[in-house]
Amino acid sequence: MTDHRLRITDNGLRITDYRIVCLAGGVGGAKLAAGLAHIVPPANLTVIVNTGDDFQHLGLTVCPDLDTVMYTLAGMANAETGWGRAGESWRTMEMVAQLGGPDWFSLGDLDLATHLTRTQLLSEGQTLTAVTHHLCTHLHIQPAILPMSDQPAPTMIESDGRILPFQTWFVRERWQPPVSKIILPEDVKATHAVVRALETADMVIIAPSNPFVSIDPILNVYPIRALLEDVPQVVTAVSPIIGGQAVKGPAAKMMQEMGMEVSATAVARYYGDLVDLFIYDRQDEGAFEERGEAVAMDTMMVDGDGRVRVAKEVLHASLNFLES
Ligand code: FO1
Repeated sequence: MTDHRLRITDNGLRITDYRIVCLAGGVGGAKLAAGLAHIVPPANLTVIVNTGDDFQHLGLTVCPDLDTVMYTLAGMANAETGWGRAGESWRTMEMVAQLGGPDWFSLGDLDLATHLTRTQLLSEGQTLTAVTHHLCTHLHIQPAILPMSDQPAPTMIESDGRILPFQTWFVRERWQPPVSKIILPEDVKATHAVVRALETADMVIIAPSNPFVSIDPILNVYPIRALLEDVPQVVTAVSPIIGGQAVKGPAAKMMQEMGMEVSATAVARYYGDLVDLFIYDRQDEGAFEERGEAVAMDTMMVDGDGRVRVAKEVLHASLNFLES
């Protein structure tokens, strides 16, 4: 294997040909992926995205996490909601509501173009991987954005004896039903593109996404967890919990409902020895005894610069770990 080097020079990081794979779910994952895309040459960055949230709606195949990563890397994501498109209009959904159609899941007029195109290409027999590549090409996104699998892999939520489809729980019931268990599908296989990306990865970064409904669904796809254990020289995870809170979404509430302590250390324990280096926010300074496998930094990505800063510091910490 040729020697890949990520060299730190006095003017910061210079990436040569290190190959980096980022595992991402919704908003937090998309932000870090966007920061990495500013630093890492496109040919060296692959984002593997959760598809457990995908579902059929109004006859369309909707892939929320793929779309959030895609729109964020294309600079067209809706910053307020964290999903869908910026500058959106809602005329179609307003009419769907007037016609008594299902209006609990809001699909913007521009966003609908994505679902219509994706559904059409899938109906012609293209794989989700090929369709995602097609959409990224037309959105001028260069890094590879890969669905974790080309098979449906729906995440289900068990709550008070009910088994809820993910979007029913997350959107229709506003993630209020207490989560007793997350049910992940069996026998879902990773695509060749995902396996190849992980087999050649020098560094895998687990983004600050929800460990239970964004990252676990990816690790649940065969043989992703095993490849993470075997291949990369370093697996780095960024905590989605800061100061006992989730930056966005249900992660903290789920941890409470599943009887876990709501803290960055609890997330580190949850990932266990799959992760070599755990990045947590400086608000939780002191939570980890400095064992070298945990590094504190300002992990808040409030804007574009924040995303690049965090991405740079995560790469920097990962390189230090690698060279230590
Ligand atoms: N989340 C909501 O809370 N309400 C919505 O109406 C909604 C619509 C929607 C449309 C497209 C899309 O890609 C995402 C959308 N989301 C909505 C967010 C989505 O449920 C989440 O992004 C993921 O499934 C969890 O990360």
